[in-house]
Formats: sequence, structure tokens, C-alpha cells
Amino acid sequence: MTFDIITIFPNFFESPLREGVLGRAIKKGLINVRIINLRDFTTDRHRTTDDRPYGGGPGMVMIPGPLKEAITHAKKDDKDATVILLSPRGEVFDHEISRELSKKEHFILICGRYEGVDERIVKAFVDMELSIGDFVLSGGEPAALVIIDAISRLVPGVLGKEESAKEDSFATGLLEYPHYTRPREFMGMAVPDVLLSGDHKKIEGWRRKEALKITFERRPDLLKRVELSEEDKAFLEELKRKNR
Ligand code: 4H3
Repeated sequence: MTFDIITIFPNFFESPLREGVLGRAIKKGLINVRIINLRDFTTDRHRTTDDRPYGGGPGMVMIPGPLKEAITHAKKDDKDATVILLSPRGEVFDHEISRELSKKEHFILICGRYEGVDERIVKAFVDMELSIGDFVLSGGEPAALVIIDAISRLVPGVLGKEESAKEDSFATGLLEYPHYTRPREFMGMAVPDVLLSGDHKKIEGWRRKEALKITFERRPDLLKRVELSEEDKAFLEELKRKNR
């Protein structure tokens, strides 16, 4: 899987792409990230990437010329690459979109700065606009990293066996149950007995209930999309009753 990132801040990506799961995936060659410096596609002496907006108003807009050249360069050997613009007005990215996108081979991510990019670039080249949430960033770069990380985790071999089982558990669509490790007692708080019982069926049942409970409390909206057993439903009814 290849990610081309078009940016005016190529150094931004240096350490995030070296560390952890993503760093290992790149080292192993499972994921290929190419940083494209937008300034390399400018034509004037000042290497200009922005200009004042038509119609007036504050801030600057990314000029279309260099963006067109950079995108064309990235598409050179693969006309089918998916061009994504990171933008607060895009579709809000989630696990499901991540799943869909993980079936694709090649992405070109455009990182905007200033007020954004000239709309004609969106019209002519952009396949999808994605947002990582309802807030504004000073550039698309952090959002690009978030999306690369989330999609790469779903590429076979990127996660170890242990980790990918965990990924599967997100497929339940529930928030995660609480985790504990040593020591058995910490600041007067003990690890729940059931986790020390060695009874795996019982532990599994407890974790399911904790996941249902925390999802019910924090993100009840998620429960509508989750597959629930009769036992789950009964437990949720019990929670609702207690909440009244
Ligand atoms: C993406 C990009 C938020 C998100 C972004 C998000 C700066 C796009 C500028 C950059 C434009 C203003 N902010 N929520 N910001 O995913 O170039 O929108």
C-alpha cells in the first residue's frame, strides 16, 4: 500500500513515520510513504504556493498550479490512485471508512495550509474529502497522519497476531473494557477479583458487560450499530432500568 503526501512541510512527517507500528510497517515494506514537497512543483523564483483570495477576506489560498503538477507526478505510474483532501468539511472518518479504504492500494493525500486549496483542484482531482473530526487544524498534515495510521493497521502483517485480535474486538463496535496489569493493588485500588479467577468464560462475560456498560454511558449512539446477543440486550435493559 502506498501513501503519497503532498505538503509544504515535508519534515513534519519524519519522526511519526519512524516510530512504533507504522515505523515497523514501513521498514518491512508493507507500507510505502512518499513525501512530496509541494514547493518542488512551483515555477517562480519565490517558490510560491499561495495567493490572496478572489473576493477578498482574510488569509491566503493554495494556488492550483503546483498542486496540479504534484498530483500528476504522484499519479504518473498509477492513474487509479485515490486522491484525498484533508478538510474539516469532508466526510467524518471512522473505522468503517478505514475498512473500506484498506482495500485500496494507492492514496494521494493533499495537506492544505492557510485557508485551504483553490476549489478547482477539488473539482478536477479530489476523489474524496475526509475530516478527522469537527475541529479546525492549522494544516491537513496531522489529519493525514491519523488516516495513514488507521488504514495501515488494517493491512495484513502490519499488526502482530496479538494486536490484530485486538483490532477485531473493535469490530464489535463497542468501547473497550477496562484493562489491568500488575501490581494487584495500586493506591488502595484492587484489580477486580474475576480477572484473577483463571475462569476464562467468566472473564469474557465480565469484559463484555463492562464494554456494554461503558458504551451505554459514553456513546449510546454506537449501540444502534452493534450486534447484540439476547444476553447483551437483557443486560442493557437492566442498565436502562437502573438509570431511570
Ligand atoms: C483537516 C484539515 C481540520 C481537518 C484542517 C480535519 C487548514 C485545511 C485549512 C487545514 C485547510 C483550513 N483542519 N478536521 N485544516 O480533518 O487547508 O481548513
